[in-house]
Amino acid sequence: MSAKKMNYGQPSLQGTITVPGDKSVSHRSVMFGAIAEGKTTVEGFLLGEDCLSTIDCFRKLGVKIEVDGTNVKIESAGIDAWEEPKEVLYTGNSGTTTRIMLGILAGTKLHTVMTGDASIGKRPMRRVANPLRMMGAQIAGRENGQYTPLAIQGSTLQAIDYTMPVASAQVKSAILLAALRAEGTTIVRESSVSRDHTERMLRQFGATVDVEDGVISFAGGQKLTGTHVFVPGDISSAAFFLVAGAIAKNSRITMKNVGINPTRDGIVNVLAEMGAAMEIIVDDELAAEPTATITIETSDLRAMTIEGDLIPRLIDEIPVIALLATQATGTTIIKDAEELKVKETDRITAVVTELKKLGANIEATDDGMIITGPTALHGADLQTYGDHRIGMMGAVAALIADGEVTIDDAACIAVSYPIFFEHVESLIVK
Ligand code: SPQ
Repeated sequence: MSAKKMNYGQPSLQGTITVPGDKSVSHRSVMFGAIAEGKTTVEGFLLGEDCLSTIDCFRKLGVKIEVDGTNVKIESAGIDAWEEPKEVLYTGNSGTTTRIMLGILAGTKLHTVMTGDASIGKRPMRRVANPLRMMGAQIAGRENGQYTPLAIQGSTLQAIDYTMPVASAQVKSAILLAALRAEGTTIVRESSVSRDHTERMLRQFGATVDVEDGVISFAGGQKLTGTHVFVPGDISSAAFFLVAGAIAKNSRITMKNVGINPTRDGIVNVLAEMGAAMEIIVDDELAAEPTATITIETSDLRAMTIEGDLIPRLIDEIPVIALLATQATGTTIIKDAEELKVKETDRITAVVTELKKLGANIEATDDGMIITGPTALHGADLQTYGDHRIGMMGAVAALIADGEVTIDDAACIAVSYPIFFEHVESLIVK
């Protein structure tokens, strides 16, 4: 753990940054490159600890992966050429790696064991193991497959027709990648649409997948062929500077290359509805994922209610949206967000506890939080709970707080945004 003390003196923020690669797309680029036959090249890969854990797992399966800055080269002869690993696959802090790998490994011919850090050891895995077991997967783990370590004995899989009980791209992706190896056509039904990077990438690697009104149909046995993947900037990382630009005084921040996939851009809707002064210039669509340059300025903000289908489109941004709401006039209600309880930490409890320490008027509810603003924030000693997004929320709060803010663990931010503090420093007007 590395504590960080921040006494920024309520600066203005000015300048342009290019946010690092999208974590969800970076993970999937390596997974797909390893499954596909041939060579895959990735541009703009996120060198965050979570994505490096994914690379490490596939190297242990015998897949050749070279990393050169943010360019990654993957060479594979397909799943059947993978080797049975002699070591445990270590997924670190990454729920995405653990859950999607479970789906991928279920349909191999290999015996594998996966585990992660203390936070991963508390995150529910039966939400993935259960539908995979319906397909014929053999998965064992603590509490009947609920918690890591997980042991997977690869087996023959059959297609399923599955209605998702929660909106989760990790569960959906695990099922779809297991379905690739299954006999028959798998159907996944979503009531609220979760991020669709897997569906887009299946098409990019040459497969056919049909999506209509939240129903995904995917025939097993299709071949994936290596290709070039361009990773957009991560809107979940940009979110911290979108909020910082809107709430810090006399500020104007431009972010280039921000991924604006419509299943991920809920924060943009929230900022617009709250009245943020923002300009979005969409880039010519070059790749499977759309991108834009977004400029945001100090704004007069009003409260709103965030709920329903909007929630999966901004689930990872809720900690920093809660901070944003402390600066908006009126009462912001966030509901239908009980999924926050099973992230790297319980993000409802963590956000409410830490923002209260800074002076915010915020209360937890069963499925979200209620925040009344605007409130002036003051210095405090904050806990991150080892959660990168809570750490970055604390650092953005430090930019507007009167006094010193300390976070107990700045190192955890490297999971998704290793150059976060470089970007903060580059924007502060001295
Ligand atoms: O990978 P991990 O640890 O689960 O990461 C988080 C995050 O905040 O970075 C969640 F804690 O993002 C998830 C996201 O919440 C990444 C993800 C994906 O790439 O498919 C999907 C979402 O999770 P879920 O449970 O809704 O599928």
